[in-house]
Order: sequence, then structure tokens, then C-alpha cells
Amino acid sequence: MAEVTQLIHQYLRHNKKFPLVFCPGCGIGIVLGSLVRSVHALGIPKDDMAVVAGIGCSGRIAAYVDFNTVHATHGRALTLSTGIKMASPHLRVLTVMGDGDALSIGGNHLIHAARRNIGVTALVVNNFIYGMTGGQCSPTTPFGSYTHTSPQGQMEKSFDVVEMARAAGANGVYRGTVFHAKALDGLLQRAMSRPGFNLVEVLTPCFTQYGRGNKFRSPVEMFQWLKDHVVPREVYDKLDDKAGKIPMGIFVENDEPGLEQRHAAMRQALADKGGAGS
Ligand SMILES: Cc1ncc(C[n+]2csc(CCOP(=O)(O)OP(=O)(O)O)c2C)c(N)n1
Ligand code: SF4
Repeated sequence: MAEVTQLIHQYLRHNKKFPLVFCPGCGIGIVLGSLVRSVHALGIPKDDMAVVAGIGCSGRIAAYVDFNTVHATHGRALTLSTGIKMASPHLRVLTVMGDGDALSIGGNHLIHAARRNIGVTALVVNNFIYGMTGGQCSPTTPFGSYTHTSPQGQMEKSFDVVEMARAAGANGVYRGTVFHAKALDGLLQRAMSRPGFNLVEVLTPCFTQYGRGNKFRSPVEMFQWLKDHVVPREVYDKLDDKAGKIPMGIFVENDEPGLEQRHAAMRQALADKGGAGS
């Protein structure tokens, strides 16, 4: 407990009001805790952290952490992050986005950030719905689920965030959940320690907008659902019947240099030739 209090005082903004702004039972507070624990475990000085968040419930994370922060516009967090990393490559840039933010309005930026391999950690907080705006369906709303914009059940198929990031060329791709908080810390630390574009999808309950409409009786049942349905990738791969199960863990780990590293090398090469690189 003493350690938790110490982390709160060390990493959260002193002028913020508690409890957190999130609904009771929301998982985003656990994501915030994982972020703070990860920065602490990696020993990253606060001034070296840049947290860029989009708009949405998950975007409120940026308001709590005492780092360099930007609360960007909806869908554009990765464009800002790209600029920050190119201009200040020494910064550890962590981009927090909801599933609507990352895959709907910002979907184009996501695939190009992965293709470019910009040295950013993207944290996609997937609650399967547009939380902040009242429960509209998002690109990750499961087929058949009920939302305010799919009252007869979602008729569109959902994106698999991990497979999309993999296909777009991300250097690292990870999936965790807020139920498996300790494992999430490990995945986030791993993603933040590596070069290039690393994406961590974290599955989290939104009882207020998603759970109520989909036969969950409480946030606890949604956490129980994560426990029952999400399994380590090594276990998942050996299952004969994979129906209804979701794998978590490490999916991709490559060591390609990030775009900003390639850019620095190009500038150095030009400078060595007496050109305009320096
Ligand atoms: C350009 C723009 N379009 C739409 C909105 C309205 N808006 C705010 S948050 C949001 C969706 C949030 O859903 P998600 O990104 O999944 O985040 P969550 O709230 O679930 O964490 C939308 C559509 C906006 N703020 N800006
Ligand atoms: S609406 Fe959903 S995602 Fe937003 S704070 Fe409430 S429970 Fe969390």
C-alpha cells in the first residue's frame, strides 16, 4: 500500500481530484495504474515521457499523469505522436487511444504508423464501444452485440486489432486485459522498451455503455468474462476448440529500427558526405 501511495504522489498530477472520473467498475483506472507502474519499473524520468491521448474516456488518462502530455483531437493522437517522436527522438512516446479513436476515425493513421514503424508505443484501450459519447458501435464491437447504433445486434464484423497491427507491419504487437493486470504490466514494459512501433491492445470492461445492453449484470461479471474467455497465447494455440476464446500475450516482436532512427542515420550519412544532414 505504501508503494502505491508513493507512485500516486510521484507520477499523478497533484491538482487532480479523486476518485478518478471513470464510472464505478470501469477498467480504465487499471490501465492508468499499469502505465504508471511500467514507467516506474523502467526507470524512465518523468520529463522523458510524452503521453499523447485521443478523445474518449480512455483519453482522460493524459490528464492524470505528471508527464509531458497532449490531449489530442479524436483520431489524431498518432499523427501528433509521430511529429513529437521525429522532432524529439529522445522522448518515450506513449499514445493512448480508445478502440473508436484508434480504429475508426484514426484507423488510417494507425496502419501508416505501423507501416512507417515510428518509435511510438500505441496503447489501444478496447472496451468494444464508443464509451464517452453514449454507447455507439465501434469497429471492435463484436458481431451480434447490442449498442445504441446496433439495437438489433451488430451486423458488421469487427476488426482483430492484433492481426491488423501485424499486417500493417508493427514491430511489436501485444494483447492483455485489465483482469490480468500483472501480465499487462509486463507486456506494456516490453512494448515500451523496444524500437519502432509497438502496439498493446488492452481489453477492458465498459459496464455503463456496453455491459448493461449485453446481459452483463455487473462490472464484476465483465471482469469474470475476461477471466473465462481470454487465455495466454501458448494455451490458446493448443486448444482443440478455440470458439469463444481470445489469445493474449506477445504476437509479434521484430527488431527493425524505428523511422526516427532511420531518419537520424540518413542525416548522419548526408553529413558525412558534407551535405545538409547536420
Ligand atoms: C473529430 C471528432 N469526431 C467525433 C468526436 C466525438 N467523440 C468524442 S469521444 C468519441 C468516441 C469515443 O470512443 P472510443 O474512442 O472508443 O473511446 P472510449 O470513450 O470508449 O474510451 C467520439 C465519437 C470528437 N470529439 N471529435
Ligand atoms: S462510459 Fe464506459 S469506458 Fe467510459 S468511464 Fe464509464 S465505464 Fe469507463
